[in-house]
Amino acid sequence: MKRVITFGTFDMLHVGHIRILQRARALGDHLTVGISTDALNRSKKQKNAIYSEMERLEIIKAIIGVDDVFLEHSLELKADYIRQYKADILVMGDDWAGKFDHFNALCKVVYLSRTDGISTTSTLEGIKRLA
Ligand code: C2G
Repeated sequence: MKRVITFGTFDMLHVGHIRILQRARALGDHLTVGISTDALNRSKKQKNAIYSEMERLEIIKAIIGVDDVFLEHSLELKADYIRQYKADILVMGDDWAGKFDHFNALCKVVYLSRTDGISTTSTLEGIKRLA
């Protein structure tokens, strides 16, 4: 059985998120998703999510093809998470291209292209324009 792992904030779920999760799952037989905690978002990514970490976790867990979810507390713990969840493949969006190549010693690292023209930020801006 080939196990895939990926990470992200996944705030305000949109089609870009769904597509990368489906493509990640198609690379193996089991998909684990690490959801960035609210504290990690604030401290390392300089972003505040609209939905809380527990809401984001629940939403991602409900998606067909997602087999397991957990909270990603630290960007520095990736190697531990890869080992803990016995991942054979790490999938990241290509906005992170090259940044995780050193994990090739632990598992295969695959960068998938992002979906053009949609993001949590653009969705929020659209909502503001409508409001
Ligand atoms: N994504 C995508 N297309 C978009 C937007 C996002 O394919 N238009 C992908 C991203 O590349 C990522 C996933 O959806 O793989 C989640 O996106 P974010 O929530 O923005 O996650 P990010 O902040 O990049 O978190 O450890 C690193 C991270 O936690 C990555």
